[in-house]
Amino acid sequence: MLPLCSLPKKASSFLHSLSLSLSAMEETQIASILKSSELYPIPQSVKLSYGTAGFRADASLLESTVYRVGILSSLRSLKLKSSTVGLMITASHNKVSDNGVKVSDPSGGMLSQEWEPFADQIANASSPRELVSLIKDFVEKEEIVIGEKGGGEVWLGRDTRPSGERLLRAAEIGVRSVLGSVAVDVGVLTTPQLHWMVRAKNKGLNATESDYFENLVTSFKCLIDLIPINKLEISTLVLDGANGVGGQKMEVLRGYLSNLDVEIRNTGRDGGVLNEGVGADFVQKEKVVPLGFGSEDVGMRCASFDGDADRLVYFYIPSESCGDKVELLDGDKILSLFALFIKEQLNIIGDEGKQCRLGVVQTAYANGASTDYVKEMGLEVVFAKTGVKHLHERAEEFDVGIYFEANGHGTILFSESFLSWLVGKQKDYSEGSDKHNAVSRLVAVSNLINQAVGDALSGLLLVEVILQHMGWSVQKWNELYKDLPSRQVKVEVPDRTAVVTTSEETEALKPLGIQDAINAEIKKYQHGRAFIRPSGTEDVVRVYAEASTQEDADSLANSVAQLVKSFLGSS
Ligand code: 16G
Ligand code: MG
Repeated sequence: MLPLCSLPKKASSFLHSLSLSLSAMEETQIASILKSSELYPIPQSVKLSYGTAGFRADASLLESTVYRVGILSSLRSLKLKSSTVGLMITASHNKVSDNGVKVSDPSGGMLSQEWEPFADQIANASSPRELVSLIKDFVEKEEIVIGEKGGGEVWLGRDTRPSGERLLRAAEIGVRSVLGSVAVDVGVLTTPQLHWMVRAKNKGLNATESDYFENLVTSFKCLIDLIPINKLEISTLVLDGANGVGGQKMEVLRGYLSNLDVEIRNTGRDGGVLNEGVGADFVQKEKVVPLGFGSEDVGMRCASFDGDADRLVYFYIPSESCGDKVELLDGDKILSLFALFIKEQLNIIGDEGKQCRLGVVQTAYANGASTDYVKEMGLEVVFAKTGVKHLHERAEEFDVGIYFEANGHGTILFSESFLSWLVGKQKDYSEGSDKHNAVSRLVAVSNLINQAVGDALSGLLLVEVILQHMGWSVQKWNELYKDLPSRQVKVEVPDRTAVVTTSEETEALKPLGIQDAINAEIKKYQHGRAFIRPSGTEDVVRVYAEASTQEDADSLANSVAQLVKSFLGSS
């Protein structure tokens, strides 16, 4: 507790006037926040928004934000009966000088969207007084009781960015400024590791990083043992670790796995810079090889993680490749491979298996050819707004819901009821029978693939075991369908919020008239499809276009970008 006398005089008199009207927050609590927030003044002229996936900015601007998110995380924990909440310091695929912060709810999923406006408000509060007032109002509204029934618990993780440690200290102070709350530094982790650990902790399961690795190793091995005849020589996988945390964690994991031969490049230890010319975002957007890869790798099976290892894409360099072009197997191709494998197991189980509601969630960015492919497989396909939290929510509607963004974010969710049905069937079917093997595979998949959030490490292990199961090379996998050529461009405009879209982001409702103009352009192209949306992470409007040739996709994207400029003006 902080003695009042240690407060600056001004703050102390404010405290007295405020505390007279406070019921939910005690004087000592207010004093604690006032005092610690003096350490983290908000930088001038910065307006931050929680956005699609937390706050992100130049790391030098973020201490006050991270401190305040620390406070929010303690309150979130208190609101949910002191369950453990996660706070991750990362800016994912952004440049190394940026950083960011996001919160994992006790379920392991993203922070409840209902709390995002509060996150925005406190991040932008211009003074300690305003901060305290906002917190006081929120605590009262949410009926959060501080200090009576024990405090909150927040686990703090960070990626490998040099600014991470300093920001983590700010988060600790924020967490602890809510009286009775504890901050646990769980070290350098991938984002999905932290989400997994938080979920496990709140389920009363073993929740350390070693438990995470053990879980992956056991379920991977189980799936390998269930491969009927191993038709494929295990060939080397070459991994691009984006010079970030994912490659380093893969090095640890590799030590425990005997059925995976993986060479790891871009670990960040050889002088490479995080996300610079490397990583899943770079490879997916540019469709070129990351640094450290070249003609000597032609035909090899390669994969890329992003900076915090929640995105995964595969690629290979075709023999006829001119320059540095790659053949990309993106989130859509990974989703299709997973869907095929799961469907195969359900078919083996027979009529009962076919009753399982297996569904797929994509965004408007999904390549049209992938959507056709999964629909032809007989699966239900739904579309969600961009951003993991939106896809995750829709995937929970199924017994088995597979969701992926084309950029490589995704996972497979198993409903509790379907999972217990599977476990029951494991006992019913005789061991070694086809049906027993199929249900055992599905149970192992549910353990291997991160149920909290998309996870590049666990996704990679599942791709690898399915390829071994099918006896497929990366080239054979790529033949599942042929991507329609596509192009993405971004347009800088004075106000991106002038673009309002439908919930699935496939059509623009505002500015009025723009959708008709886009439709008129689309009509000019065979297999033409295009949409616009305001970015959730950058101050731009994004344009996506697809058509039967690359030339047409480029041309459609450019004409839609011109429309955006003429309706919104360019900045
Ligand atoms: C964030 C999202 C990602 C989304 C991307 C879109 C999470 C964890 N990450 O990186 O899912 O695809 O934003 O960015 O939700 P944009 O709005 O700038 O296009
Ligand atoms: Mg990421």
